[in-house]
Amino acid sequence: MQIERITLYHVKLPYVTPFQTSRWIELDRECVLVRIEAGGLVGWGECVAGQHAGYSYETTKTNWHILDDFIVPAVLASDLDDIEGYRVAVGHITGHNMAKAGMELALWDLFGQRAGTSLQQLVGGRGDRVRVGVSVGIQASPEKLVEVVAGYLAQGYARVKLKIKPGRDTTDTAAVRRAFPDLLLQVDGNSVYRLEDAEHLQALDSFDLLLIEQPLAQDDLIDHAKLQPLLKTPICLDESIHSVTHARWALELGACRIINIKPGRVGGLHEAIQIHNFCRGQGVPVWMGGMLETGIGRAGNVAVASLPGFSLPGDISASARYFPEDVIDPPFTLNPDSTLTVPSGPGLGVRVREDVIRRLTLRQQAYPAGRSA
Ligand code: OSB
Ligand code: MG
Repeated sequence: MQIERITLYHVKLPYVTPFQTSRWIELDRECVLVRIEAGGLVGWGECVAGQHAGYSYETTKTNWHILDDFIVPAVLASDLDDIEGYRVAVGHITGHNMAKAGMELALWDLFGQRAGTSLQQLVGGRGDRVRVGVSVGIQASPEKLVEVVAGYLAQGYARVKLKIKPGRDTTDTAAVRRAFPDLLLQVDGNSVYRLEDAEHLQALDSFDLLLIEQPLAQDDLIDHAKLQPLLKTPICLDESIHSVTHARWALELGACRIINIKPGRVGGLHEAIQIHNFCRGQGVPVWMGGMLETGIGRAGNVAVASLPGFSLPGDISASARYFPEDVIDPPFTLNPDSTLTVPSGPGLGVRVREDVIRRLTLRQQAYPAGRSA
C-alpha cells in the first residue's frame, strides 16, 4: 500500500490541571500527531513525547526532526503492506522510539480500516472493557493530595498512583493510605532516587502498595536489581524498558517483578505486544502506562491493554481527567466499574476531530508522495 500523503501537526492542548512529577512539571500537552492518507482512507497516530526532556531524551521537537528527516521519507519511499514492513523500513534509525511509535500507530489505524477490523482484533485483545486507574501528580500539601484523590474516587476510579519525591514521599503516601485504607495504591518515583536511598524507600513497605514504579535511574538495571531484594513491595520498571530485550534483562537480573508497558516508549504497539507476550510466558504481571495521551494515543493503549496479560489496572483515564476538550468525539469516559470501553469500530475506532486539531496546531507540514526530500 503506497501512502499518498503524510501530514504532521505539532499541537498544544491545555490540561485540566498541571501535572507535577519528582523531576518536571507539565502545564499543557504538546505532541506531534501524524495523519496518513492512502486509498481514500485516513489513519492517525500520536507521538507521546512532550515539550520537556524530563522523562526521556525525546521531545516534541526531536519527534518532529526524526519524522521529518527520516521516518516520513522512509515511509513515502516504501510500499507498506503490514507493520513488519514498516519496522524494516525504519530499522536503520537508532532509538527515537516515540517518533517511530507515532507513525506506527497511524499505520495500525490505516491497516485496520483497510481490513474492516478493529485495533483490538488486530492485536488479539479480548473483552469490551479494560480496568483503569488514575495517576495523580504532586500537590501543594498532603491535605490537598487527599482532597484530590477523594475527588477521583468520587468519579469512580478504583486505583490510584501517586507521584512521589524525596522529602514528600512518606508523608504523602501515609496521608492517602490513612484516608483510604482499602484503596488499590501505587507510587512512581520517576528515576529520582539512588541506591543509597534504599533504607528510606523501605519505609514505603508499610503502606501496602501494589508496586513502586521506577525508583532509580532509567539506565540503572543493576542498582534496581540490588534494590529489589531490600524491599517487600514489588519494583515496577517504566523508563528502563525500551524493548522486549530490556524486559528480559530486567527479569533475568531481578531488577523488577512487574513491568509498565507504554507503546510510545518501546517503539509502538508491535513491541508492546512482544513485551506482553514475553512477560506472560514468565508469569510476570504487566499493566498499561500512560503519557497523558490525547484520544488518539489513548485508543491504541486501550486496545493493547485488553490483551490477557495486562492483569493490573492501567494509567488510562477518561479524556476529562486530562483535557477540557479532547481531539476525538465522543471522548473516552469512565464506566462505573473503573473501566474504559474498548472501541470496536475499524482501526482506532474513534472519530478524530480535525477541526479541533487545526485550532490547537502550532505547526503543520504536509508531505505528498513523490516529492519527499
Ligand atoms: O511516569 O508514568 C509516568 C505521564 C507522563 C510521563 C511519565 C509518566 C506519566 C504518568 C501519567 O504517570 C499517566 C497517564 O497518562 O495518566
Ligand atoms: Mg512512570
